[in-house]
Formats: sequence, C-alpha cells, structure tokens
Amino acid sequence: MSLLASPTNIQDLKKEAVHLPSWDLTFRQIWDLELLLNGAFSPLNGYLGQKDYDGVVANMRLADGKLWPMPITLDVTNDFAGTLKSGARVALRHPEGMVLAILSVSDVWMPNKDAEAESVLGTTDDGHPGVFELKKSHPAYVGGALEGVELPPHHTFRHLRHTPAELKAEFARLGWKRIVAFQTRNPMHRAHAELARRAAQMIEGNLLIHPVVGMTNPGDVDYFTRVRCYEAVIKHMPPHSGMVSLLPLAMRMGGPREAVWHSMIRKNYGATHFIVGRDHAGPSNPKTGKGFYGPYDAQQLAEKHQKEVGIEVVSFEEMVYYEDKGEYWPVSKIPEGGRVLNISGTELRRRLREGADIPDWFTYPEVVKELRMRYPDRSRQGFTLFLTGLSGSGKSTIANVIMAKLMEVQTRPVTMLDGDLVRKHLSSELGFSKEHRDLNIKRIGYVASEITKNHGAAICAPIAPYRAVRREVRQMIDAVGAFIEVYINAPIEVCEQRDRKGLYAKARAGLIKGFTGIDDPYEAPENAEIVLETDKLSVEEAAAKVLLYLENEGFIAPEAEQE
Ligand code: PPS
Repeated sequence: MSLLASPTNIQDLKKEAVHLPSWDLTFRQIWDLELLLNGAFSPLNGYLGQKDYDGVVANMRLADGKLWPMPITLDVTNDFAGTLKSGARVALRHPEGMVLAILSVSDVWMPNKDAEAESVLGTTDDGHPGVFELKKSHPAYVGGALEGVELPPHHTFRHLRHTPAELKAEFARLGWKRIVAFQTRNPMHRAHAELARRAAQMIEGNLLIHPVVGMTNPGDVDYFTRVRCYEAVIKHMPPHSGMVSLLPLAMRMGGPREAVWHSMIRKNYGATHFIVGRDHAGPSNPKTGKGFYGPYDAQQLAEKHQKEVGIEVVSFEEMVYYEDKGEYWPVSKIPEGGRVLNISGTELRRRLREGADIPDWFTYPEVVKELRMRYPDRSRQGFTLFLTGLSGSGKSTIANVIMAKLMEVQTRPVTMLDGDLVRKHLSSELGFSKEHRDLNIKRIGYVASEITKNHGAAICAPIAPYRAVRREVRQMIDAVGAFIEVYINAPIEVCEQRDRKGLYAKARAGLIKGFTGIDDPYEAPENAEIVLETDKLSVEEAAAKVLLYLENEGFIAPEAEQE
C-alpha cells in the first residue's frame, strides 16, 4: 500500500515541515524511502521500530508475526538521535532540499550491528558488501510511521519506471495474468535471456525483466549501460511477451534472506512468479574468492516461504551453452561427455579489457557494443596510481619520476595529487585526526575518480594510513576505470633515519602528536597491485617497476597502436 498522503494532506505536511527538524537522506536511504512510500515494501508502514527490528533480525518476523526478512531502518548520527524523542516528527529531505516524507518517531535506539550482520547476512566479515555498508552507516536507528509527501525524482529512463500500482495497472491493461519476474543487477546475455524466456514459457505467462537500478554489488556495470542492454535484449524475445521495468532498490547482497525479500517486493509489484537462480544476490568474498552462501541456499529459503509470500518461486539452475546442440541447457541436463561452453564474468572482463573477441553464442551484438563503449580496452581507459606509505618512504619522489616517464611514453593527461600539495590546495583546513585523514583521502579519491572517469591518469601520493577508506576509494575508482594501489614499503627505521623534514625527530620529542608510524597506526595494504621496497630499490628502479606493470597490464599500448 502506498504511504503517500492525499493531495490536501500533502499541502499541510509541507507547511508543517517548515518548522520540523530535518534529516538529509543519504543515497541509500533515498532508495529505501522510495520503496517504502510506493508500497513495494508493504506491509511496512515506515521504518522498523525496535520490537519489529528485533523480530526481523532474529527470525524474519515483525512483532505481529508477519514475515519480513530485511531490517529497514533509518540510521542517523548520535547527535541527531539525541535530539529526538518518541512522538517527535522529522522532515526527511532529499539532498536537493525537497521534503519527501514526514516521520513520526516511535523508537530511537543503538543497534548491535555485529549481531544484525551475523543474523541477517550470515557474517560480520566486512568483505561482504552488505556488512561493509552496515558498518559504514550511522550508529543510531530511528523507527516510526511515514507520511509521504512526494516520491524521489528520477530523470532517467522515465518510460521504464513504475510504482507497484502503475505496474499492476499496466499488467491489467495488457491482459497479463501470469507474470514471472526476473531480478538482475548484471547485463543480460543469452544464458539469462534463455532462462527468463523458458520460465515465461513454463508458466504460460509473460516476462517482467525487473533489474535493480538502485544500489548493487560494488563493481557491477552502471545501470545506464545495463538498461540499454535490457532494452536491446527484450527485442530478441517473442514480440509483446515481456517488458522491462526498473526497480530502485538498495540491495544488501544478503543471499537467502535477500531472495525472500525480493520475492515479496515482486509480489507487491504484481508478479505471480519469481525466478531464483544460482547464487541469487550472493556476493563472493574478495579474500577467498568463494561465495558467502551455498549456490542454492537462496533458492531453498525462497521456496520455503513462497506460499506465505503468495508468489510462486521458479527455481532455475545454471544454464550453459551446449555446443553439440547449439543451444542453452540447464547444466545438470548435459549428457556425459557433452561439450559445454561458458564465459565467466572474470573472463568477459578480461576480453573487454584486452579487446578480445566476444562470441555470438555468448551474447547479443548490441550488448557487446554497449559493453565495449563502457569498458574500452585498457590502453584507452583512465587509471589512478595510488601510492601509499609512511612519511619519508619515498612516495613523492617516486611519484614525480613516474609522472615524467608517463608523459614520455603515453598521451593521457597526467595529474599529480601529492600528499603535501593536496593539503595545501584541497585540504588546507584539515588536521591529522582519523576523521580528517579519512576526509582528506576521500577528497583525493573523488578528484582521482573524476580524472579516471575522463580517461586521464591520476597519481596520488598521500600516506593514507587507513585500510577502510582506501578500499572505499578503490571501489569509487574501479567503477570508472582502474585503481592501482602501490604500496611504498620502507621500514619505519629507514624512514626515520632519512627524516628529510625533521618530523620524526619532532614526533619523538612529543612536539607532533599522532604521527603516523610513531603514535598513530599505519595499516599496510594486503592486496596492493604493486609493492615497492624502497630500502632495496633505487628511485629509478621503483618507477621502472610501475611502468612495467602498466605496460604488462595493457595500460600503455605499443607506440604504433597509440592514437
Ligand atoms: S594522510 O594521513 O594521508 O591524510 O596524510 P597526508 O595528507 O599524506 O599528509 C602527510 C604529510 O603531512 C605531514 N605531517 C604528518 N604526517 C603524518 N602524521 C602526522 N601527524 C603529520 N603531521 C604532519 C608530513 O609531512 C606528511 O608528508 P609525507 O610526504 O608523507 O612525508
């Protein structure tokens, strides 16, 4: 049920909002709010209160016993939470300033996020993107009912956006009674299209391609590219048999619970059936390369709850290309000795990166064209070299040599974001607390990501002592080009001995507090692309190693191939 107020009430709510405390929503919160307001999260009438939250976390049930698998909470700062009491009213605002809803506060509490992560996502490991987001969110939760003023605005692909009520009306208009929804956060290739087409055939109904365009797994293809792909793929289906509609959901990548949640959302959008394939919404652990969940865990949990949800789960196993027949078959149906072809996500990325062939049996020409535009081969991509290391490890000296050499051998514009320079021009008001250092690195990351996105080369050389913020920057830049972490590794004794600026001596004398390596931590990178031991290498050798890496990985094309 939509939580939007009636037109007359909206005017009253807008007047009331002028005098209310405001909370500026984060992007993730805007996506949650949209689906709360438009009824996609029905039966929720707002953010979970503490009792409902406890039940959802413990056993996927609201306090009244209704099924609901995912905590939908409003996270706020301690300071803001401290100003709120039960009964307070808060204006929830879009970053551009509009009031989207008014929240009547019922509860304010401090959640145990580790317990939430363990119970809902099955792990507290922040290699899991849902856990990472959860830990990054504000520390206090606010629950309460919502009165919607307006839905968040969308300026893209408006012809593909529907509220649950609009989508149901569209199904009725088209005379569709049996609708199978296909969830995706990736471009669709032939295997996915075949699976979705077969599902529609099986249920003797129509297909709803229902991709998530809110928040997905970091590193996923951006939704602009993906949506153009879906629009191309649907044209390869029988005419008028299916449609595309976009779902502005912030995924938690919670595997089994996420599958139940997705099925409830699709039920609210009017689907009668929901496809759950292998590894539904399951991320893999960057540390082990393995999934956080069993490949069919999500299917099992979604099947278990399908009756209660009121949607039929259509379970599919992985589809592979059966070369002998020239068709896609479920992997378990391939006879002994049958020749099977498959291209993994990693292999596809390699082929795009290297400009290698992407065969027609794998995907559609329009999809290849979109992906090649989005992911030009590496010689045309932007990149960021992110040098991190202790003060005096040699970052700036090496960065300057790399910069000169890059300008000699390739044509991308090169921008230097050296620690000291940035602190002078970009972060002049910041000190060296953890908060200020993180902000400094985020600023550098932001500028570097813009340079990378526009196909330039950025060389950053801050200390960047904290792992979590380096990872955030990596994610931001990986989405638009390449992030290459270069660990400038010199033992603290060596750095201290060099003490070019005399800062170590001052730190030892207690004249500088919180000096990295002395009385402030340096968390060494664990997966840096390049490690330079500067107590063993000369500056020339260190820079040459970086250039060699760039050449070997295809970022610097042979002279004859450069445009
Ligand atoms: S950070 O942690 O990444 O934000 O630091 P960064 O912006 O690279 O700035 C590091 C330079 O600031 C000087 N400096 C300090 N460094 C570390 N800890 C403390 N407390 C500190 N106070 C001043 C120092 O000159 C660093 O420069 P480099 O080039 O690393 O020697």
